[in-house]
Amino acid sequence: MYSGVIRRDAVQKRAHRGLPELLEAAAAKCLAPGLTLFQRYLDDAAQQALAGEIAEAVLQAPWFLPRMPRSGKAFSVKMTNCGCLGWVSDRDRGYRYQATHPFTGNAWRAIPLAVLNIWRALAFYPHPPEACLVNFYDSKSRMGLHQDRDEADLAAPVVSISLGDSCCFRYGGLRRGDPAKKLELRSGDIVVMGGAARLMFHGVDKIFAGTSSLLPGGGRINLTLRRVTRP
Ligand SMILES: O=C(O)CCC(=O)C(=O)O
Ligand SMILES: [Mn+2]
Repeated sequence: MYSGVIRRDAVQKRAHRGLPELLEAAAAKCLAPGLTLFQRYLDDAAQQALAGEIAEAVLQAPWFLPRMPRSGKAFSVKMTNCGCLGWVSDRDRGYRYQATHPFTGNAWRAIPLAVLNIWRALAFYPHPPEACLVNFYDSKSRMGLHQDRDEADLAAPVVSISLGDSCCFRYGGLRRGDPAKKLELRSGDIVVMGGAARLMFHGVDKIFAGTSSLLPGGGRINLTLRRVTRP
């Protein structure tokens, strides 16, 4: 029976078992069908290690500012990627995945092992993720309501990891106009959007500046793990 209280070590030990055992062991909160929150899945040390890995990834593949298709308007969120594919967007070619950085032309850095282990523990999907989109939000950045639908394989969930300052995450239904709820995401939290929630509208309304000292200079990093192609 789901108790509402989760233990991360227990989740990892039981990752090879089924969903009922996982939910029993974990501080997983089912927010809606297919939408699960693992609060503080990453402890302080794991958050620091991951923030260090992202700093390394940015040395290889620097932050870029994606632009909206057609209008060319810049996002307020800076991005980079890890993995064999990365999500990019610009005015002329729009949203897409590609194997190389849009400005340097270099391959993205590999997805860190610790991140692949999170996918193995929480995704309940037998194939590895191909893209890890890394978003950086400063205190003024936002991400409008959208669906993640540029992936050919919608059977795989999107696994979303939060680091640094807290944010107000908004999630609704399968139509843009469906009623939406707000959720505060904090450093170390992980959200899994799969099944009935895989195409759920979601976005980030606000960053709560100064709520974390994890990232030098503040801000929030979000990593989303995605399976892009059909296996
Ligand atoms: O930052 C977040 O929590 C969500 C990010 C997101 O939805 C995306 O990158 O598609
Ligand atoms: Mn998204």
